[in-house]
Amino acid sequence: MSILPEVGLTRATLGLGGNLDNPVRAMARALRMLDARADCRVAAVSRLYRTPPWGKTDQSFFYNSCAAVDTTLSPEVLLDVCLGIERDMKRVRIERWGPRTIDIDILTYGNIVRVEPLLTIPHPRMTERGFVLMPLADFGADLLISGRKVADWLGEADVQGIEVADENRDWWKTA
Ligand code: A4P
Ligand code: MG
Repeated sequence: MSILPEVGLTRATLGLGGNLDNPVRAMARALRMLDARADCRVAAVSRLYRTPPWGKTDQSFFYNSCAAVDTTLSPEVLLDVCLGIERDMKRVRIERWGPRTIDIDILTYGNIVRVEPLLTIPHPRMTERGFVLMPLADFGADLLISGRKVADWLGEADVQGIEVADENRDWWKTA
């Protein structure tokens, strides 16, 4: 991954996951849709992970990944774009932390910090979730979240049962 985004672009990081239908294809399509936009460029993608369900544990395993996206979009518009992609993929929104075709969370947006119900950045639960920190560390181990590196948060996170499902960083270009 390049160290810095081009002038005028802000680097955001996204967490993607799903456990219904074909979540790998849904994540790959979502990343390709973002990359195809004139106002977004996918700068880095993690390996693909298979992860035990967190929160509500009586559901199928998830697939998870993270990506860095360089964008001219504001955080609010980037969220709208991500929610639009989720809708396109017919995400089933039945219960909190329950099964989903695809969930796209904004983890970070540049260095901004904000706490609002519609958009909290950094994502409030990211520092306690192995299924976010492990893929994020693939390209963003030194990224600071609330003053600590992703690698340090990861050192304390529960990563039991998390497996690499695809080592190839280009999985999203073909799935
Ligand atoms: N929102 C606020 N901040 C943000 C942000 N930083 N990024 C608002 C994205 N959205 C944000 O989101 C509801 C609203 O949160 C959005 O409309 C937006 O305005 P949602 O994704 O529909 O809510 P949710 O997903 O039901 O709840 P929550 O708490 O966001 O769930 P998570 O955190 O997304 O967790 N286990 C494994 N192994 N892997 C997973 O991926 N995912 C979940 C869902 C549970 N267990 C999992 C996984
Ligand atoms: Mg969410």
